[in-house]
Amino acid sequence: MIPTTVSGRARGGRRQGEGRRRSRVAGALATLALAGIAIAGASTAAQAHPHGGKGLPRLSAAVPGALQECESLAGFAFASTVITTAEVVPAGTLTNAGADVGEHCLVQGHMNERVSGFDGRTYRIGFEMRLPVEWSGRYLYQANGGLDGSVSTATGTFTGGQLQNGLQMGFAVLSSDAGHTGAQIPVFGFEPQARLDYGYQAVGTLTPMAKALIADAYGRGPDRSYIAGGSNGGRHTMVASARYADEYDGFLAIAPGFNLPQAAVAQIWGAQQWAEVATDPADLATAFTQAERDLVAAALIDRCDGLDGLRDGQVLDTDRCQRIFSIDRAVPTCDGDRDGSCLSAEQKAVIARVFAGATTSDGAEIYSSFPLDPGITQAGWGWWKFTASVQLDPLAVGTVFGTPPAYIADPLAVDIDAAAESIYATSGPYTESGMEFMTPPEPTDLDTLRDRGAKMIVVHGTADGVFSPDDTAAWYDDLDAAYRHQADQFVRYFEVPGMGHVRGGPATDQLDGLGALIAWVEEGQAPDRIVATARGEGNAGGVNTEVPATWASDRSRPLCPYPLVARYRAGDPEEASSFVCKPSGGGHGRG
Ligand SMILES: [Ca+2]
Repeated sequence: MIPTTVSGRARGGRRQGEGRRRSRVAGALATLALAGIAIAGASTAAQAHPHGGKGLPRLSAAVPGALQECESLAGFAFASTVITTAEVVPAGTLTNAGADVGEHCLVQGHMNERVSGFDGRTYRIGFEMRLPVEWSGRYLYQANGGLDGSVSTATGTFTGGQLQNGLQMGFAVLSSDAGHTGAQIPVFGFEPQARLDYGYQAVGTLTPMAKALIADAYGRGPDRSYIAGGSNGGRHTMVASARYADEYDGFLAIAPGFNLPQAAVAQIWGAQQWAEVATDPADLATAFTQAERDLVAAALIDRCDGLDGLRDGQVLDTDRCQRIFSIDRAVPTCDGDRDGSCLSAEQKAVIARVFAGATTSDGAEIYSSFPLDPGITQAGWGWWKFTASVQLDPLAVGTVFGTPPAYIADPLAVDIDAAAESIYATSGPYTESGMEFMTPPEPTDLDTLRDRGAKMIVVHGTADGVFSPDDTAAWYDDLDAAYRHQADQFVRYFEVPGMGHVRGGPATDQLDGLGALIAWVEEGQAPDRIVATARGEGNAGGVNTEVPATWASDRSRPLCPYPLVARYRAGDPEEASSFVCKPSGGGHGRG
């Protein structure tokens, strides 16, 4: 039932490394070796997308403008919209990365206020917009994370250590709570319309209002419109790429919770696996302690560091590492007690199972494999695996993604098969399943986006503890096959080696994704690489304490468009310019 209802989405039986192996070949080499796979995808695609990727329109560059009014925007009239604040915010009131954010107009309000006939509570879509006096001519929808529920300050910040936020770049930025307040978490999950607003409808409702408000404020609407976010905000962005592609020119999805309900069920399943080897049942982190994670990371570095041509403490060829690394062979099995220098056979089995991906009792894949990456040392990875999996994910699956909604009392006792089915179910007032309202309806049909000249950049860390880069890679593979291996004409996917969820980890996690996207959309400069920098000591955008001391504090690396990976060529080992983007494992034998 589960796999068939998500045609093309569930990738049954894909094991760790298998999908990535297929992708690398399909994307970079695309010929005989795996012709069965490649041709099957391409022939479907030939019918669906006869134009391939050539000759796409180029959108003109945005033209700067100046704010014409602020306080009078209190009288802004738009259907079902109430403005509560319209005031000037002086330069320097906000700062980012040690620099002042310039003078701007803050407009706050809400849309679609209603008293729910379902639960009697008042719901509305709360928002704020920040409109810079010196405007670039661009609009940015700041897609927020988690279960939403708060109007995060509309600065256009969505990754760690952005040296410039969207407001500083001259965007008029919108932020919203997606239709419920923090106090309405999790009860909004029981309210049918609030679910849909959270899933996708808030974006659709807010966008025309935001553009109209910009037109009032600047005397003309935005020349170019962008949407960007991380985690659930990356999910919003991917959903918008399918549902609202006529409204946006550029999409930036960081660590997207692409198949978020699946990932959340997989997290609960994961908690049940970890519980089998946790020495303290109340603390799942005892299943795979920090010392043990450090041990596995060291083994990964030992086996895989040199695969990219340089022993620099980074595994840049994630794909090849999956193929050659065996936790069984690389990590000692404990003879006696666990002391951090070994893993028990039971632990090895659980770790292998978790990374291979969650399954139902009859073996059907629930979500995705995860790559084994040295970034598992990071604190955030452990938080997602051992804490969120018994707190946040059960709450979200029970009350928001599952139908009918219900509270999960004991995540370790959840019937996983039933939970996995619940995200595809509809009943009574819940006319769309969790998977329907949370994910793009046709994730490999981006015709509207492509045909209008819009572009999309997706970024994902290889050590993400909750949303798997393998899932994102599998989506990109399917997309690329659907567009006759020309998806890179309008979508590019970049993995960040070692990076955890959205940011952090032993990684170069500071990157100007929005700048790269603007250059692609408005100047036709497709990103053949994106330079990313470590946020070591002294970094203005916030220091990442997980940057190893052996690295230059501002180490840079190229992020390469998947399936390419960075490979050392020559020169300063701390500099991105010393690396080239190549197919995984190029020129080297199997280890
Ligand atoms: Ca290396």
